[in-house]
Amino acid sequence: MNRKNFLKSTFASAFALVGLKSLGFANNGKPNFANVTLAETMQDSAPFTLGALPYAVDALEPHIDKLTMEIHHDRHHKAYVDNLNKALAGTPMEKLSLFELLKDAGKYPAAVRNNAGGHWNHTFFWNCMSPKGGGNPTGKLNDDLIKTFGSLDKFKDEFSKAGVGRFGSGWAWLIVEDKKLVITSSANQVNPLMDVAEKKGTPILGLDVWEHAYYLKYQNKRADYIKAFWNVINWEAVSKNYEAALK
Ligand code: MN3
Repeated sequence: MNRKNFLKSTFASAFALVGLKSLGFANNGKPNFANVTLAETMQDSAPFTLGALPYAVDALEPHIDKLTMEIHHDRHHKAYVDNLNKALAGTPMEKLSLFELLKDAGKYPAAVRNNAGGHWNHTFFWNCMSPKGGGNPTGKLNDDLIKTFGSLDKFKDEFSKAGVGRFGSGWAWLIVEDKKLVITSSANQVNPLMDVAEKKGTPILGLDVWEHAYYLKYQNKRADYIKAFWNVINWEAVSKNYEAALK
């Protein structure tokens, strides 16, 4: 299977399992991201829409504060969606799916790359957190994290280091590469699905380490924000992403 088909099949299964409660549609008849699977968002094409968060803006308090969530979702994520639509309007790229825009990101203008990444990364990130999150993973994910990194604490240390060590703005990721768990990070809105990523693979966990994700509550203390993130991490979603990525 070539890389393109591998990613396609991985995604078709990987995200079919995440998040679907009931299918909802925004006013314009397009799917509302809060209520559709990430697989469906990958197949979506312009004009893109900003869906609601999968929980209330204050649901992750006190770990991620309400004002940060409001600004992050309603302004930052919205800006990625709006700017992506602007960059695509009237071009042949309008017909491409979000998945196609990401996997060949290096072929497209920076505005497309940055905003397609921003849109997908945030949609993915919201689903990596839950008001019922925290605790420990279970099952195969738990076993394989321990096998790969030595212990759950060692995994958390390494993931945190990837986030803290990412200079400037970017993301920390746990990905599946050749059926193995790998920690990586990326700059700006690049993600491991993109041809331009330093490390490619299927993301199963992503953490936004841009200052806008934590500055109001944690100021310059990115490490404290990452420590707090473990209290809201949605292990159930990560597990489902993992199981699907291995198929
Ligand atoms: Mn962000």
